[in-house]
Amino acid sequence: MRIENNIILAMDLTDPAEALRVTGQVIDYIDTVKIGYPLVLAAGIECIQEFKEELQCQVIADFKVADIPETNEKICNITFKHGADAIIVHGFTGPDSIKACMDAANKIGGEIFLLTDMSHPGSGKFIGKVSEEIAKIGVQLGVENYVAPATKIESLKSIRRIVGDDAFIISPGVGFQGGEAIETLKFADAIIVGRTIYLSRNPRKTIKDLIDIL
Ligand code: BMP
Repeated sequence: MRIENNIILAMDLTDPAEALRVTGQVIDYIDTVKIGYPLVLAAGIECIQEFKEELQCQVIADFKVADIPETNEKICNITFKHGADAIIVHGFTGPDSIKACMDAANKIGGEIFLLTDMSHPGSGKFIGKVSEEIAKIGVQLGVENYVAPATKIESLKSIRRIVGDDAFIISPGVGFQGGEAIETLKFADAIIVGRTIYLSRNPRKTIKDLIDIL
């Protein structure tokens, strides 16, 4: 996936009109928006198509899919049918669950991002302990895209080492969660930024300033 200016907007506002309006203010600078449960549960899954049509952007559906293979397949099919370009999938559920998502994506020409480790402090308790194994399973399965945290540069670095330079890594946690954009982009291909942009008084200026420093 090619991502303009290496920035993905995480649009987690829950008022659908506001979400569209704020994204519209920055869409000149980016071409990829991550939409997850907050907006989809508030607005309905149709919001994926609405974003794509109104803003001409790519949409990554952040559904952190984490079920048995058969259910994962259904979740992916519905998500791609509603226009998502890619879907984020958990890895701790194991290879068969990941593979079901890959197969669903391949059938429709979509992509999956495999979540290896997470950015919040509590992630050290469970997922952080198995993140390298998750990345290794991804490599074995032929997964090309990964999610790894900007708040844990050592983890991001080791995941990059495992998945290799040809893999595509996107990284959340820049800004509000403490991650640093320039440092993160030494190891990741794109950063995911949410509140720093959409809660800013001037989202357009904030994203332009961010692009200028990168
Ligand atoms: P913010 O920049 O406002 O912290 O948003 C980060 C976004 O990335 C949120 O949508 C969050 O759900 C997501 N995310 C994350 O912060 N850490 C992870 O490990 C995985 C995520 O998907």
